[in-house]
Order: sequence, then C-alpha cells, then structure tokens
Amino acid sequence: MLLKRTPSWHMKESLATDEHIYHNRRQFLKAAGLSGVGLMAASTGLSSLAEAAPITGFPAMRNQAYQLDRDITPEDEATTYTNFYEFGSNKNIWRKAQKLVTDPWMVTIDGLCQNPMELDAADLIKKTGPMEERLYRHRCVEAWAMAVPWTGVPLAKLVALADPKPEARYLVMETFLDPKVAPGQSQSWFPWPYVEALRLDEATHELAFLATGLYGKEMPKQNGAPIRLVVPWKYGFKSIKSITRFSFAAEAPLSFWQESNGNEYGFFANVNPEVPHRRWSQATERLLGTNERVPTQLYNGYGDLVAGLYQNDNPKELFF
Ligand SMILES: Nc1nc2c(c(=O)[nH]1)N[C@H]1C(S)=C(S)[C@@H](COP(=O)(O)O)O[C@H]1N2
Ligand SMILES: [Mo]
Repeated sequence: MLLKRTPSWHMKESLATDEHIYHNRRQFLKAAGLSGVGLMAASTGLSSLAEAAPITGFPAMRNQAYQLDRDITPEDEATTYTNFYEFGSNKNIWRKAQKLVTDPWMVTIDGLCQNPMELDAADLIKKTGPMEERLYRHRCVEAWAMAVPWTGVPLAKLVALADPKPEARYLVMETFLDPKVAPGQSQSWFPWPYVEALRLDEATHELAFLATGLYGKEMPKQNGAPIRLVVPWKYGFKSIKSITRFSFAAEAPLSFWQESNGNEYGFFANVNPEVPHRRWSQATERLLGTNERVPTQLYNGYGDLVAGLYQNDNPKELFF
C-alpha cells in the first residue's frame, strides 16, 4: 500500500530525517495534551510514520464556476516570487523552503468542536475530498497580484467534519514552528508561529479554499505545502501557509500581522482600492509576469459573492 502510493525517493527522505520525525511526534503530543513520554510517545511516532503518504489526485478536475478576467500567471513566477517569512523576509526564499518536510504532516483539529482529531494531511484531504481545481486571483497587500490554478477542497468541508459547537465563532489556523528548518523563526521580534483566523461565516463561504496544489501538481513547499488557506477576496497575508492546526474559538485571536504591526494590518483585510495602506495606495496592482499595472477591485473582484457577509459590520474595520 505504502510502496504503491509513495515514490521511493520520497520515502527515503522522510525515513532518513530523524529530526523531523521527532519534531512531528513532539508536535502531536503537545497538541494532544500528553505530558509523559514512554510507550505512548513511541507508538504515536510510529503510527504517524507508518501512515506517511503524500496527498494524491493531481491534476484534479477544474471547477468551471470560477473564471478569471486575466491570463494565468506563468508558473515560474508564482513559484519563485513568494512571501513565506518563516524562511526569510525577501521574495526569493523558494530554495530555502525546500528544507521543509511535508510528509508526514500531522494536523490538529481542536477547540470548540464536537469532533476534535489528529490526522495526517493526506487523511484529512481524503475525508474532505474530492479535490477540485479553481482559478483564483490573488492580491498581496504590497500591491502585487497573480492569477493561478489552485487544487484543493472547500474549507467548509473541514468545518463540517469538525462539527463546531454553537459557541464557536472563529476558525483559527496556525503554521508549523521549527526554527531549525525555518531560519526566519529565529527572528524573535516576530510572534511565531504564524496565526490567522476567519469568522466562521467566512470560513464556510464557498470561496474559502483549503489548497493542496498549484498548477495541477502537489503544492510547492514555498507556496505553503502540504495544505494552505486561500481566501481570494482578502489581502494575501490572510492565506496562511503550511497549516498544522485548526482551532474553533469563541473569540478572534490576534493574528501574526496584527501582533507584529496592528496599526497597518487588521483582522478582516478585505481588498479595497479606495482604502490606502498607511504607507501606499491600494488603487492599482502589479501583475506578476508582465509587470502591467491594473486597477484593483473591491473584494478583489469577488464582491458579488462575499459582500453579503459584511452587511452588519463597521465599514471602517473591513478593509485593512
Ligand atoms: N505561514 C505563512 N503564511 C503566509 C505568509 C507567510 O509569510 N507565512 N505570507 C502571506 C502573504 S503576505 C502572501 S501575499 C501569501 C503569498 O502566497 P504565495 O507566496 O503562494 O504567492 O502567503 C501568505 N501566507
Ligand atoms: Mo502578501
């Protein structure tokens, strides 16, 4: 079974790297709230290792409901110009990100839900699939933009699987924490690990996507393998990469960027060309690939679908 699904080079890599297996087990234990070590720890580590298998099913069938008004960004642009502060604060960290071991990848679902669980990313996607492909626009708060084919599953499927309790109002998501692999996490002025959250009505909106792949292939590490969020009506920093934990909460947490710089980055971060960033205009954006400048659109062009989510919110809070 394992041999059939896993290319031999892949198995060798994950089996050889004791450090990462150890880390994964530690993360698992921490999440499960187990303090003792011993037999339990050993069996936990072994079972996560035995279940190691990559997410499969690429390319997935394209969902034609989501059409672009612009060309798809060249693949080499979208995969080499990336924001992933865990690996450094410049755009060309894609080589450094190759150090991330993404299989096995334990995910914790916990907090205010009926079905908390710990499982490998591939098992999570099996439970929430089938995967599909969607063409989405992406708008970084720094005013560059792209349009790419993501593969994944609706985030609403994960929410349904977890079955939130009535008190749950937010879905909080967290990235891995491992400064040995991700040198940016040694920069102590940042509040690691990266945390983001959506209100539950946002998390269950049809556009909110849990992405597993890009350009018809498994997710490149630098783009947030093995699973990342994609919320195309919001500035890119909401679309948290390499997620290890989904927690249901009654209150919104402070996100990574709110905690780093709350004057410039808020909770909603919905795209709006008429609300400038404190240090620059958001009226236009630069397309990766051509460098063409085009007008930015309210909710990044997805207003027809998402504006209804915000009818009862203060407009002053929605767009930063
Ligand atoms: N964990 C984590 N997620 C992250 C980031 C990050 O630094 N760390 N950067 C965000 C920002 S600012 C953007 S624009 C997008 C970039 O996604 P891409 O590199 O796949 O284009 O990822 C977002 N998710
Ligand atoms: Mo961004």
